Amino acid sequence: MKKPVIGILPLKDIETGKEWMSDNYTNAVFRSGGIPLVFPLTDDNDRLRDLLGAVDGVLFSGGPDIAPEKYGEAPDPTVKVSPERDGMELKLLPMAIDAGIPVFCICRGEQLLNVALGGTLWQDLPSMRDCGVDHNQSGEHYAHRNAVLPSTPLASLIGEREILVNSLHHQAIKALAPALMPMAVSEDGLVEAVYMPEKSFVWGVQWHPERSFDVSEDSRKIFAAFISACK
Ligand SMILES: [Mn+2]
Repeated sequence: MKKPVIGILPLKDIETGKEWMSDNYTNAVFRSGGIPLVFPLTDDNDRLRDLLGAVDGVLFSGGPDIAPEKYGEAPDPTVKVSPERDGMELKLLPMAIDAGIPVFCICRGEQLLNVALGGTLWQDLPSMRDCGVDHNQSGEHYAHRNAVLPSTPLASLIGEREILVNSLHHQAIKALAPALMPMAVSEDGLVEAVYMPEKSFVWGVQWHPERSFDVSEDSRKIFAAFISACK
């Protein structure tokens, strides 16, 4: 059987302007039985349709903050954005969902999913919300625990229990989009995983399973569920 092709949204260094990709994402897709295909940045509608037509699933990668104007707020001074990524991803994500293509959204991707469907974000967690845990711990460290909520696809996949997650985020979901349901919540009450109930696989996670792929069976199971949905 043909392996599913997974489009991956490119990373963009906001200092140098260079597009790039981390092999954490591509290796996680390879090792889960998919073929990774890194998309170029574009917001041209024809090109976006062509890119979607070439893949069986789309992985929205991590990255900088989403411009707060996209959810109707003036930006906090701490916010760093990539207008090119916002421009492409806020078009591509609804197109993929409408087309019924499985979508897996990591970190920035999870925030993008929430914004694209009408939700809002905490623009600067450390100054705006009293967090009991460190959500922006650098490196591969497990920063906090998330409770997997009952009767969710994540609970069906890995069990209704607490999971340790790495956590490297400056922003987070504030108002959850109406079309999304929470799947996991941090110790200090942030929604850190979401899904769209009426779709086969539209998932977002606030942590980085691609970074913990080697050391976390939970991460491997989540990637395997995504690739399986793309077949
Ligand atoms: Mn976190």
